[in-house]
Amino acid sequence: MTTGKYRHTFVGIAALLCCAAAPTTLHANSRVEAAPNLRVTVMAAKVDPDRNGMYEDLTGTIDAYAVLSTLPATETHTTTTRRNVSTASWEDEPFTFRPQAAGSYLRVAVWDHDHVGEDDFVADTHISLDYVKEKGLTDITVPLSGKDKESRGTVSVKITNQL
Ligand SMILES: [Ca+2]
Ligand SMILES: [Ca+2]
Repeated sequence: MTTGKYRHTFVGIAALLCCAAAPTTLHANSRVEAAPNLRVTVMAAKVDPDRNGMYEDLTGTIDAYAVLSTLPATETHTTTTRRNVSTASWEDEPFTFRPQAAGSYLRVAVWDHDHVGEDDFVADTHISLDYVKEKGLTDITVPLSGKDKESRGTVSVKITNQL
């Protein structure tokens, strides 16, 4: 009983020492800790013709907008809508995301806005931000896939870091 009590006290002191030292360490490394913000722009979304009548309007086009979100710490931005297109660009609409933890993804989803009924989901993609950082990529073109995982076109995004 007595030994157990002393051991418990020792662990308590060790924990206190650890916590007391932590702020000093963080302060010393504050420049390193400051991760840059992400600046993301959807340069082009090219959507394939709709073979199954899932999203295209009667015009054979869509009213495209893109929803950009980070995972798992969700932060979402939505572009404006480009009417009657199969290829859309939002190069004049950059979005800034807070610094993301390791293992995060950027999800880019393309939707068709409809006046009647709910908007149609067209396709999406997930981009590993670790991979982008590791390879030093800034301009990325990746496949878009639908709910059925079939290819639905491509999306090109520009990702840059800014402090
Ligand atoms: Ca539609
Ligand atoms: Ca529409």
